[in-house]
Amino acid sequence: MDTAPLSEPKITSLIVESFAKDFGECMEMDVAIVGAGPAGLTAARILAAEGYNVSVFERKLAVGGGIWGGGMLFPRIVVQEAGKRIMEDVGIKLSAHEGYYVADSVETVAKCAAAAIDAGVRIWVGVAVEDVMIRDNDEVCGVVINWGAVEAAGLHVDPLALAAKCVIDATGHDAEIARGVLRKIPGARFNTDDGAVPGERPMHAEIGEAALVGNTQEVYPGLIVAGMAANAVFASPRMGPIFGGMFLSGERAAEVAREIIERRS
Ligand code: 48H
Repeated sequence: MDTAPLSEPKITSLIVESFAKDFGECMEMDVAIVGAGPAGLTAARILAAEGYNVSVFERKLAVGGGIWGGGMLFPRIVVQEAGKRIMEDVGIKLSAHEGYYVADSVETVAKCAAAAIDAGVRIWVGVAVEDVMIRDNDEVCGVVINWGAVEAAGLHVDPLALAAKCVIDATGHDAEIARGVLRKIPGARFNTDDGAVPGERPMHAEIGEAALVGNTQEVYPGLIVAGMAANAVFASPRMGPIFGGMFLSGERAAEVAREIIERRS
């Protein structure tokens, strides 16, 4: 057993050096994913398992996004047959009820996050993406980050920037990254009918779920929308605490990211 006295400076240097090493490997990523909800964590896990350099940036200290709260704080989520496969891939237990499957929301977050980390994803919590980088050919080519605490305190602190071959906006209802691109680039036209980010429509679970995979697209060169952000960009309905579409959207976002990386290589 180690009998050396505990050294506070040693603990500090271990933390700083370990952080610097891992963060240093994120200067030029394949994929930067904004938001650690079900869509972002699923896309991240699939891409990292294929060997891509993937980071997820989550503004809050906790990963999981809207999964935790289940339906109105009852800690359960529901999926149908299609989403079940992706949950089973990460070992989430499901109880069957005539075509519907119920899962514990805490188990869902824990297993989605653990599987992503085991696949090699770096998850940076407490880090907000406040902007993207755009270069030649008007392509999104990275993220601009700051501490979530700096953002919350409203401090005037300049951000840092990291390069990525593509960026996935998995920020949920607000579609923050897509909205930001639209606001900052006057001529930006998204692949939507009117080129705007209209926001989601009122609840219609069946239509909202069905629309998610089709809405998961590259909406601006190098920028993919996934999960609830995809329905917000394409004005599709919300769906309440049924989550299969979110996992499937994450899976689709991984496919689109792969295509963008190949195009840019
Ligand atoms: C860093 C950010 C930023 C930023 C936001 O809301 P989420 O869970 O997103 P999805 O799309 O994976 O899942 C949606 C689902 O949870 C949901 O809300 C459903 C099914 N609603 C249906 C209904 O009818 O209401 O996760 C998004 C995450 C959150 O953790 C945010 O904190 C984070 O993204 N985030 N992180 N930088 N700029 N913006």
